[in-house]
Amino acid sequence: MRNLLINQILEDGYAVLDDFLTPEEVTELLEAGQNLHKDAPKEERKVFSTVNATSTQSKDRYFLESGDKVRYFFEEGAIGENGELQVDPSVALNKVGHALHIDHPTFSAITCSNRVKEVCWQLGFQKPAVAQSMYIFKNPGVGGEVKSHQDATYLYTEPTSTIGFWIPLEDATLQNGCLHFIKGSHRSGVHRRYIRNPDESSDELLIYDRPAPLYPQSNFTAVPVSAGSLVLIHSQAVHRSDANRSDRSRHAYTFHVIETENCEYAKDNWLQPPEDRPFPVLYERD
Ligand SMILES: O=C(O)CCC(=O)C(=O)O
Repeated sequence: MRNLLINQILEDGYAVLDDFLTPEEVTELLEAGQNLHKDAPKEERKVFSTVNATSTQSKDRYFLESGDKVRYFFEEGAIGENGELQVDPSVALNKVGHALHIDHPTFSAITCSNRVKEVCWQLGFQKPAVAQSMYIFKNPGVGGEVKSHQDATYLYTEPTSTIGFWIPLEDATLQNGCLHFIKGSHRSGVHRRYIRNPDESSDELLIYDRPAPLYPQSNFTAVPVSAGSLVLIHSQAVHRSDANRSDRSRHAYTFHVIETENCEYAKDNWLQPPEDRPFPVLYERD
């Protein structure tokens, strides 16, 4: 597996492992995800959008402080002008993040499983830690687009080390918003970063350090995958997903692993672990 995986990521910037989860595990995670909305706040619902990011999460402590908590973010199209739900609560969420791998037993068990550790080992991680996790809903009709980005924009390490583990819990298709990648884009450096604003007098808590690059849509390759596959994403691979305009949901569980041995997690990354709750380490190689 080692050479295949590493070669694929080095070649394309991503790799797909079919049947990473058993059908039973897929069902268990999907059911856990489908139940998450029951604990979502009924007031002051926060929206998550990658299209309209500056008007929402960048000013918001609820987002900023979500790194070590389980927090709920709604779809822009699911909330009315006065914060009221426009759709059924079961299809209103955009995502839940960013500490399901710590605080939710079902997601924690998969994230810290021997299978995940084995992949990290094969990828050459010395002391991998999980920086964040998210359940992404992409529900039919309201499920929004995820704009083209690199994960290193949000989780920057020096040297580059972040790997995204993205696991669809339902088949991800062209119709319901599968991932699209620019093959080879991981060789083009880090294009911009999303950081804590050093200007403490500003009401923008988080800022981008550069404008968004323009990526020609024709450069992207669609990567439809079956439920239970694992898509590994290099931190510099440019990827995106379309809005879900189909009548089928496309739930996915994703988490990001970073190297913590001889590798610096940037102190101005938007997500910072509290001092008493460091990122959980998966193993330490002798
Ligand atoms: O699930 C999606 O549609 C996009 C996920 C993604 O791009 C990410 O987690 O970096």
